[in-house]
Amino acid sequence: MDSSPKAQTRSGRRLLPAGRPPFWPVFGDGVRSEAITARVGSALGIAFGLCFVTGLLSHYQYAPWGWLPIPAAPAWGYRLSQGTHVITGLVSIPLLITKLWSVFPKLFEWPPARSVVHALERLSIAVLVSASLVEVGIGLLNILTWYPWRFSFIDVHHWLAWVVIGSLLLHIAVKLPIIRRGLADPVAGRITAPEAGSEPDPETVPAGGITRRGVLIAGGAGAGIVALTTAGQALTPLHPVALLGVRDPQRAPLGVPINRTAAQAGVRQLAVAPTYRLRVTGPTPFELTLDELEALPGVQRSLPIACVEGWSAGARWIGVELMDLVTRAGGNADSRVVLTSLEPDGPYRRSAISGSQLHAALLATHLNGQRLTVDHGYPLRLIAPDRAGVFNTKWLTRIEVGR
Ligand SMILES: Nc1nc2c(c(=O)[nH]1)N[C@H]1C(S)=C(S)[C@@H](COP(=O)(O)O)O[C@H]1N2
Ligand SMILES: [Mo]
Repeated sequence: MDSSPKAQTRSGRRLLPAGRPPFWPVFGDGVRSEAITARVGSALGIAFGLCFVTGLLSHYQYAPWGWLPIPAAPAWGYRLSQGTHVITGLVSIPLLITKLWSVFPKLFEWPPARSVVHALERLSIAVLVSASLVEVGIGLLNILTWYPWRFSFIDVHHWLAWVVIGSLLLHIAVKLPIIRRGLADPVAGRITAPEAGSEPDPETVPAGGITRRGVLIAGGAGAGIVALTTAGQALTPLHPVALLGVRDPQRAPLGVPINRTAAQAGVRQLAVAPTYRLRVTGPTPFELTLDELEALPGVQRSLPIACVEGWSAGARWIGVELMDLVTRAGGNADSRVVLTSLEPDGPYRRSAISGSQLHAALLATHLNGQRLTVDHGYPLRLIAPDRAGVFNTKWLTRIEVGR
């Protein structure tokens, strides 16, 4: 029998297992319960699921299969899916903290492993927890465009997502009976209130502490506040409370935020140089000066710009249909077209477009009724529907019409 005075409550409810070292921490039952863990865990599971699916949709824009080009409709598709991705990712942070808090004492289970299966199960949870923390952590830093690491964010974020979802499915399968039981348990009731046949542990549960319902309300409120204060960077009605939005469309020049300025991209001089030419290569290559470009028949289109970081803004664009130039260069609707920026380097100086996006794409010269600013891609930029912001290449100078 453990000689520690904490070993057991007066009611004898909390017998500690034999062999437990005296320094091993002891947790009261407190307000932690399967009812809370199952509820918070379910909400977290839904957030992770939505975040995973929308994340895959976004990843597809980076690496589409040749036979299945990115669709061009609905035009707001990427705006919705990436907005959802970022909101559910951020919402999962308070949910994850509440969930980990609710199971924290299990970390100190004694004995640490009862069997090989139990050890493997705990290992899979360790993988799930650590992968989840890194995944939401680097996602958050990416929104803040702060990269204090050397690895490729896109690759790590993508592959870790599979690790998280894989170990999450395993976790749900293993815990299903407990999840069911927990969801069926009522939440209400202060755990410190005496229950039939037992008394509370006065040492570990301070009187007047938070109730189980209080924990759920706090966790839910945290998630709700994060959702509301993030959504405003994409949903205009919520704009006044977009406290967590990193970019503010309403305070941006021409109403569209700028991720990378012309100065950051090193194109300030090149973009305004009188020697500017748009070179179009293909079976019948040609060149256009800016005057010639502007003399071409223009069209106007309303298309949102939606950044992978979650902000988005509706905008009106005036420009030339990309297909007009592709046809003139000897290409057709099935061509694969690569557009290159004046930017000397950087991962987003080139992008490829094909299929229905190519059909719908505009080479824009004007944004919201005015000439593009240099930061928005003057003299010429790409804009296409349902397309990730990163691939709406700015400062275009070269268009390659391939087969
Ligand atoms: N050449 C080039 N084009 C670019 C970028 C870039 O870094 N270089 N950034 C992209 C990103 S990440 C986004 S979200 C959009 C933003 O366009 P905006 O600055 O006009 O809002 O431009 C895209 N076009
Ligand atoms: Mo972006």
